[in-house]
Amino acid sequence: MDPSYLGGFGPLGFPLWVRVTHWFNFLFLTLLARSGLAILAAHPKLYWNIHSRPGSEWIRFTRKALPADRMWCSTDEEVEAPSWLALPGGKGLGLGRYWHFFNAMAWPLCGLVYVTLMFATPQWRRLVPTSWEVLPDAWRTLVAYLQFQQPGPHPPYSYDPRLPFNSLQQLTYFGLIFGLVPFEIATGLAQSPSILGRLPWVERAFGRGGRQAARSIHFLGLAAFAGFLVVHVFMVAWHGFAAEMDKMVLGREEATGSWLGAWLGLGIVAAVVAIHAAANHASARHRRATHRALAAVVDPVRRNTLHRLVSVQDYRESEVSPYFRLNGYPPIAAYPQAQGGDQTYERLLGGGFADYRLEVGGLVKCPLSLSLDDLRAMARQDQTTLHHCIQGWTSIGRWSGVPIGEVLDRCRPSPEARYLVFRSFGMHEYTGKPYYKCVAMEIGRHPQAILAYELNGERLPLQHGAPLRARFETKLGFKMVKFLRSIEVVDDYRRVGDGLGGSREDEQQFDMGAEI
Ligand SMILES: Nc1nc2c(c(=O)[nH]1)N[C@H]1C(S)=C(S)[C@@H](COP(=O)(O)O)O[C@H]1N2
Ligand SMILES: [Mo]
Repeated sequence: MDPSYLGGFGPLGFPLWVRVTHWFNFLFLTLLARSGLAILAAHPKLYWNIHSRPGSEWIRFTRKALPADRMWCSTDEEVEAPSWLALPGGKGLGLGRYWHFFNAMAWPLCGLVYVTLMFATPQWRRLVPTSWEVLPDAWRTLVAYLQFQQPGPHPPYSYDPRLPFNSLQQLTYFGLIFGLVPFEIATGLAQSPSILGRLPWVERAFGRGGRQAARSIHFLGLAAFAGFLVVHVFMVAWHGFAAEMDKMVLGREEATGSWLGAWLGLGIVAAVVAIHAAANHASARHRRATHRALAAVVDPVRRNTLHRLVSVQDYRESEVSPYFRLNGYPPIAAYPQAQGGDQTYERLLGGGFADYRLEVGGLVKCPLSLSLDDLRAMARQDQTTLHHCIQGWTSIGRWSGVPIGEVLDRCRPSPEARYLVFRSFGMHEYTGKPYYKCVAMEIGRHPQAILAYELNGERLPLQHGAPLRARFETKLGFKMVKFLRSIEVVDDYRRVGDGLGGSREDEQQFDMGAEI
């Protein structure tokens, strides 16, 4: 056939870069899927409502029942994923997120190389239908498959004999790359408190379910990818495993009857499985080292893109959640894991917090010791915002308190001050060590960074951190210390605790930045 009749390109075939990006795509996508499941296991329930109302999930992956007669926290809802399924297995939220974000960067990069080369060459035609003929051709292809035939890449199953796929394949790949992929990226980003804090309309763009709808759809996208993978592999086997692998590994389209491509392809799959196994092994055996290695790549990117975003949230009163979920028990004798044997808090609680003092010290010119009355006498700020727990749930609340900037103006940090250390009366539930969090000074100066003493117009309830808790509306919930005891101004957070920026960072591989 004369190649000029459709715009001058020869048979598209399977150039080396198509094959290389295909296999890297397979690697990154499977790593994304398995690390995504580790994240899901931390809150194995999906909602269509922004409040993540207990019991309102449309699907759940746990049978764990929660006590009706006493307080429970969302850490109690967490399940342990099997390590063959999730990266990592067990309680793997922290490292699961690191693996997820690492691959969420590597995968689009691979996609960018692919799409760039695609449009720099005539290869874009393999993906982008150039004729409406694609629709009837795809229909014919589907009918043929349903009749257990094997439609090849040629007319009447494609509108151009130079294309390497039939029309149904072309439409599927087109929809996957230009539909599902951008959708997964968008619904992933729409779960970031920094992005939604700065652009609350993004959250509303997902309708009444808002950020929980984004999370649900993100999961359905994973299910779509999984469904695609199953059908894709089935088709490869059905069309002739050796011949198809010859194309995708060696780029050979003529039927040679050789099994070389097939064996090499199986070798690539084995290598991918080995990488997964190594990632699981490293995460289980060398948690801190894996944390530090992945953080070295992921954290600078998050810091440079998301750290500077400032929250401008202002939800309506009518949007306030009927029930605000919980994480972190009050440090009273009923919850020994949070109390850790220290009765100071319970004594203050008994006295209605009349003797409570917030201690502010460290690298400051004027150390402070502030009673609740002192704090109430300072500037008051109200804000109705969306709380994002790292586990995946969200609730909306109206918080009132003192801007942290006001407190900083009073204590006057010295020039070398760079971080704020928030310490709690409560203990970290796994280690029994005091709960603490480090936050960059500029975050403390954000207009919506406050020390809250009220929630929804009432004195801060015990379970939400009475009498005082931090709010940073571009951060994940774990940064917002409840039962606040003191604030210390320091020059370097790496010298505090185990040096990673907080209790959950030190113990659970959570990230210092908490922007997404
Ligand atoms: N002292 C203390 N503060 C804490 C925690 C904790 O365990 N102890 N948990 C954090 C986490 S993970 C979240 S999501 C929020 C939950 O706040 P809430 O219980 O008011 O919803 O508090 C944060 N502050
Ligand atoms: Mo959380």
